[in-house]
Amino acid sequence: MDRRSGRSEGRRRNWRGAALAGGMGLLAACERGPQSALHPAGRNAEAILDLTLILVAGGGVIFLFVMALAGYAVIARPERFPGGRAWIIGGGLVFPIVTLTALQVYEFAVARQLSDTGGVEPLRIEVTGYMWWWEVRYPDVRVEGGEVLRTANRLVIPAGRPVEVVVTAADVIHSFWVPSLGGKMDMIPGHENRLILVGERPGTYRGQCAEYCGAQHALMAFDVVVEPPDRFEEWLAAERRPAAEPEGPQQTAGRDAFLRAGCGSCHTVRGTPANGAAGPDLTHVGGRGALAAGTLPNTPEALAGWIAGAQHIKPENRMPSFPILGGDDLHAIAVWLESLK
Ligand code: HEC
Ligand SMILES: [Cu+2]
Repeated sequence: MDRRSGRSEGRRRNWRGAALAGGMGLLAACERGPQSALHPAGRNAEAILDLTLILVAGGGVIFLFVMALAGYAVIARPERFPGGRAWIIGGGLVFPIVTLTALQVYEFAVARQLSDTGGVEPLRIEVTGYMWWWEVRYPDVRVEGGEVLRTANRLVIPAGRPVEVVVTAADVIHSFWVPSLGGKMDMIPGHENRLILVGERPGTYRGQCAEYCGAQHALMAFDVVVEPPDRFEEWLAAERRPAAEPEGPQQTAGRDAFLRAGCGSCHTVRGTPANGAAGPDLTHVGGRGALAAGTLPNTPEALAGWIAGAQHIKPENRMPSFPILGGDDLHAIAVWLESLK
């Protein structure tokens, strides 16, 4: 495709996007990109989009019809507006009963479809919301050593297979939402909710906490990575392994400084004495797409900045800043953690 047709193709897509967004005011902000209810990547998100479009279009048509009637009633002479009582019964009773019942039946059918796994055994994933990050557990997968596989801020799922996400919260109410893949589900302390996600198109989709949960609610995002089934199995095998041994003096120094600084009281790195549970598991943190729940890119520089100034970057989060660590220690810890793929 040459540059000109590329541009006009882009413009055509812009027009279509703008038309859709224009009709759906509120959703206009998430018109494109990895977090978009308007660009579903799985059948559940598609069913929700269809339902939304039908409700918006149906509501729009009825609104315009009623407004036109009201306008006509204002200007028309009474004798030119026959059948007064029929309008009340037809428009006020029969019409809403028929349309609302039909819509209700359709909505029930969609809701049923959203919780249906089509006879396939779903993959189970448990996600717990914390202020302000996500703990992710695969209850049916054991790591080398026997415990349940635990990670954070990222779900990796196989394409095509339904995933049953069991959500709860550790502190306040959060809400689990990946618009490209499925519906939205409240995460309530002491209570488990379930929702089914289906990812059909491999890719990385963004999720976001959708229930205000305190100062850093906006910095509480996560990724869902949809992988072809064989790549998913490879990921699982790698994830089950403990952290790689440090290579070279700098990585070794980084691991030692990490343990010395007390990071292990909150973080687990399998294969080292660090076994804390108050913060994200860091056994394979280097392989994640972002740091601190979508707050920073996952680079050694950003990681060093996070350790030195976590409270500056994400005020009031549950990790203290470590301004006492010298530049060499900081750098070594960051290089070691980034090596843990
Ligand atoms: C008091 C508990 C605590 C201590 C001590 C602590 N952390 Fe954290 N850490 C957390 C919490 C909680 C988060 C999640 C913060 C958020 O995103 O809201 C976190 C996040 C992180 C992340 C981002 C992880 C991810 O999945 O994106 C890294 C990396 C990290 N900490 C490294 C360290 C290092 C290195 C040390 C030691 C110098 C340390 N932490 C000490 C609690 C702690
Ligand atoms: Cu939240």
